[in-house]
Amino acid sequence: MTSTPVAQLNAHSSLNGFRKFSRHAWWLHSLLIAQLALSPMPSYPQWADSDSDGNSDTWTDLSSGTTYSLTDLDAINADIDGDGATNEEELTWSSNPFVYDTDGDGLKDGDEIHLANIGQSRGFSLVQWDTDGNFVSDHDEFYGSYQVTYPDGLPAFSGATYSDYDGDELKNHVDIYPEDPLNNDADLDGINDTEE
Ligand SMILES: [Ca+2]
Ligand SMILES: [Ca+2]
Ligand SMILES: [Ca+2]
Ligand SMILES: [Ca+2]
Repeated sequence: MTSTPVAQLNAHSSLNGFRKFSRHAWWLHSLLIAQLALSPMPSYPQWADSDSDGNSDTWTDLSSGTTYSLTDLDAINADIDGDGATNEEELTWSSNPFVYDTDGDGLKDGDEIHLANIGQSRGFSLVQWDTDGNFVSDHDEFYGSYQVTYPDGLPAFSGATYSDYDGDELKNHVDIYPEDPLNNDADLDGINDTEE
């Protein structure tokens, strides 16, 4: 009877391990590419570091081309868009000082900063509707609702509030049928809540 040398066994085992790792790495790589393809990143205007001191300090409105310093913005109003985040906070969190909900995920900038990130350490991005990339919006994650997913990104219809997917005036997290616009009977009393 012949026996396989231990070194040969170890080498064989290492090779198998490497092949398994390679297959795993390839799979992960493919998954990442698929995810990037399925979640087109919206492009948001950015704060810029005009004097190259390492800190962002100016906001450029891409539609008009106007550039504002923080002082310019504060001269208009400390919270221009009324979203509960001061211009300075919008700078800190890279959100748009002229837009109520920069990433359109249903959490207004002030709530995303104060309630979610500072209050609950959620680490949401103010410029990504789905920070962790699981196709559930940051709004729905904040409220513990995982019923509606957006594998192709948020739907692009005018006036959408992504916390109310089916547009029946019930937010996803209180809508038992979040994808059924004809059923908004959250308390199951047989009467649509908008008629009660
Ligand atoms: Ca604001
Ligand atoms: Ca804002
Ligand atoms: Ca938001
Ligand atoms: Ca998510």
